[in-house]
Amino acid sequence: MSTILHFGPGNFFRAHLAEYTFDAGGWDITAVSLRSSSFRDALDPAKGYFLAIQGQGPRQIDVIKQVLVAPEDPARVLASVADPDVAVISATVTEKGYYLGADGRLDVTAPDIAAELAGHPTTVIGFLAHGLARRQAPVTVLSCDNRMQNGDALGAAVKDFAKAAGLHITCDVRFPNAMVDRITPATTDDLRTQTGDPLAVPCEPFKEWVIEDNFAAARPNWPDVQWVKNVAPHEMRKLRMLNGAHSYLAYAGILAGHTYVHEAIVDPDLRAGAMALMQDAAATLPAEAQAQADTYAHALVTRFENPHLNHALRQIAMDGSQKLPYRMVDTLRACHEGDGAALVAGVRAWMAFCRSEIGAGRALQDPKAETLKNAQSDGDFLGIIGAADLMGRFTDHAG
Ligand code: CS2
Repeated sequence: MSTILHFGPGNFFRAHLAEYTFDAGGWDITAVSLRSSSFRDALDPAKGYFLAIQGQGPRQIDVIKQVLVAPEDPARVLASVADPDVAVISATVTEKGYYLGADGRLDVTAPDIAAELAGHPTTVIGFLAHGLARRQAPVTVLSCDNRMQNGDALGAAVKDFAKAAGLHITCDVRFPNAMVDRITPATTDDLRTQTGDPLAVPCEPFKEWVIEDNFAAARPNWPDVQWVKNVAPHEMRKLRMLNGAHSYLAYAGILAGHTYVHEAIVDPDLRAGAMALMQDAAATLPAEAQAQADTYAHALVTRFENPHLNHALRQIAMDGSQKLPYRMVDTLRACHEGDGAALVAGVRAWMAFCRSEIGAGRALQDPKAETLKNAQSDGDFLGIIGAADLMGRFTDHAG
């Protein structure tokens, strides 16, 4: 039995990498919780958890054999990163877990990173840098987050951390890029009651995983994974079309009084807005992805219409400052001069959502909440998502 060490055992990981690994056989997973012990306390490794795949019923996934709680035993986490029996280290720590600035370098002034540079590792970046510096055997570090070039981003963060901390990583370590996809709504109390499992996770039947074929050592025989030389066209298609439309539906949908994705997508104005945004996005894709864009857009609409998922718009609306750069800003920058009106509308929907939440006295769920609170003009908001250069597009497509 070989082992994957996984940082961030949240719902998405349980609905994606964990199920793929369960189906592959021959591998188990040691999970690392970076903050709380709640996952470890609730998991019985022999029983696992239920994955409630919509339309297929609950599946018992018992592939996580151990959970380490980093704050309780950081030394054990470091030892696991260095362990030659661990051939794959994976991570789902969300967009904000990489601590990269707009220049793609590690933000060593971010409080979490500054504190661990001065003290002990607490984030996935610090644990990887310290653990890899002790390691000799080759290893693959696989990002499973929704960021463009997620592997390169994780690699840059770890290498910058190592440099700042005076650590030397000498083992063969690869950081392949990957595109991950499966709609995974938050767990509801209803599902917990139905399954009797506090860790149950709901998800749609569809799933997709495209991984750069660049591993340093052994890997599971994950079924249906597409191994490619260059993931970028797949990442662009997914982030710009699926996630771009999702974020637009979230912000415009909440403002229009909707709660779930399946409600927003059947609102005629929002549906037209989402279709137009996907069309704008499709025009920016490399040729091979562009050829499938129409079929892909229609398949996405069908996934969004799924009335059984109850995918909350507020779940998607979180962390907009971290998500918009890959979902809308890069796309708008890639549009031909004069195009991109629907993307401009998407970014405006985010600004309007932020203003409305702040106006109503609700705290924004965003690591940049404080800065957003002080933003006044459209230009201020664009600056926060690294899009100040796009101001002209906003004047061209006046809202
Ligand atoms: C969503 C994604 O919460 C969000 O921001 O857009 O989690 C989305 O459901 C997944 O990327 C689908 O693969």
